[in-house]
Amino acid sequence: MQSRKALITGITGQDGAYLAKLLIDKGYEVYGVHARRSTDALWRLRYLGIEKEVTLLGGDMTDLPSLLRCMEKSAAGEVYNLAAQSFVGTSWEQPILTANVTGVSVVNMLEAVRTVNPKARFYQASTSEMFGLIQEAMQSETTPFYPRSPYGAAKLYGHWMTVNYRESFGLHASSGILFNHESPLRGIEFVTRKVTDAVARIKLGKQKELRLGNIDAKRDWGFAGDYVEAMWLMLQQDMAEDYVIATGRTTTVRDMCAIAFAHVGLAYQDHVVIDPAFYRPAEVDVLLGSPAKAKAKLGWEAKTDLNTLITGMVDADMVRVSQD
Ligand code: NAP
Ligand code: G4F
Repeated sequence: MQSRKALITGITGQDGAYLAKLLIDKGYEVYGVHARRSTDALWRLRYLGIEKEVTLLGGDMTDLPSLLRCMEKSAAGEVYNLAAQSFVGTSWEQPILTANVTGVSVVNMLEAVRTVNPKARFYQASTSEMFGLIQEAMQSETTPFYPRSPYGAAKLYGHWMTVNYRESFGLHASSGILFNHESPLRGIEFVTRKVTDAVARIKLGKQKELRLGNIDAKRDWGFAGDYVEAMWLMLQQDMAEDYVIATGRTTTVRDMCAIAFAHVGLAYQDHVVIDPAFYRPAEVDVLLGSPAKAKAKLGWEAKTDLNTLITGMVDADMVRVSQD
């Protein structure tokens, strides 16, 4: 049987690495758009033991010709568009770059699909940050959007262009509105990983305090490994649609910290220092997603609870930090 071919943008990121592993395990030939970097960007693929099992194609989200070539060379039937400037904090410092990479570049990828293989199925990595200043206590596919950062606004553009290409050109294009998802492969700048890395350093005597911003913010946190399955399921449906992917539970940054510190026998109150430098110009105070549609139509639900997720991340960082 001929193997199925998938192209992943953002393959070197957290989700790209887990998705590549999932697709390889399902027998896909996996191609990734790989932006040139002067430093090593392949550590996550190595961590999952799949560096040699993916084909990396040079390209950049802001460069349409390179994306056209990636579509041609891969002959992909499924395209997962995960690449982005994904850190909300940076989006206020680099709003134009964020608009270009996270927003306008979605249209580059949609155009590449439409030009080279309009039958290819397309997944767009949309986000709960589009809900921002929430308009309903529990956010679903019908909740109005109100982004609160240049990142959220850029993602909203990419989201609506995905819907627009589906409706205008009949592309099988789906948008996954994913709530925060984390793992040992999470970037160190995001709050869960910043906390679990610091917990390991403090426990091993390599750091004394952890400086954080608004620890009263609440997030609906799940495990990235669970969430990439939802991406794949969306592209297996006859009809392309948009789905919220979430756990349906929300927790403060404070309580997440308490879990992480308690796992190694410490109290977060003894080590966390509030530093206004980490406050954001506009905060998303609370996010809580309804996974009802995903459960009903995709048969998907989150398998990993927050305690298992955070303690697993602490364990992974204990190993990493002790080898530093
Ligand atoms: P991530 O770890 O920050 O990965 C981002 C990826 O995008 C990296 O592979 C990065 O490459 C690539 N990239 C950045 N700029 C690029 C460019 N100009 N050209 C080509 N590639 C570029 O993000 P993630 O957590 O895996 O998230 C994946 C996607 O889901 C993102 O679009 C994010 O905004 C979205 N999302 C994430 C969450 C979450 O909680 N994780 C929730 C909702 C939506 P380098 O490694 O070379 O920098
Ligand atoms: O971990 P965060 O930086 O994630 P944020 O802003 O929710 O964005 C992540 O999830 C989105 C989905 O909702 C994705 F679209 C996006 O790409 C990214 O993956 O911050 C979480 C919360 C915020 O309220 C922030 O203000 O934690 C608060 N926080 C408090 N102290 C901190 C810190 N965040 C960071 N990064 N660093 C701190 O010191």
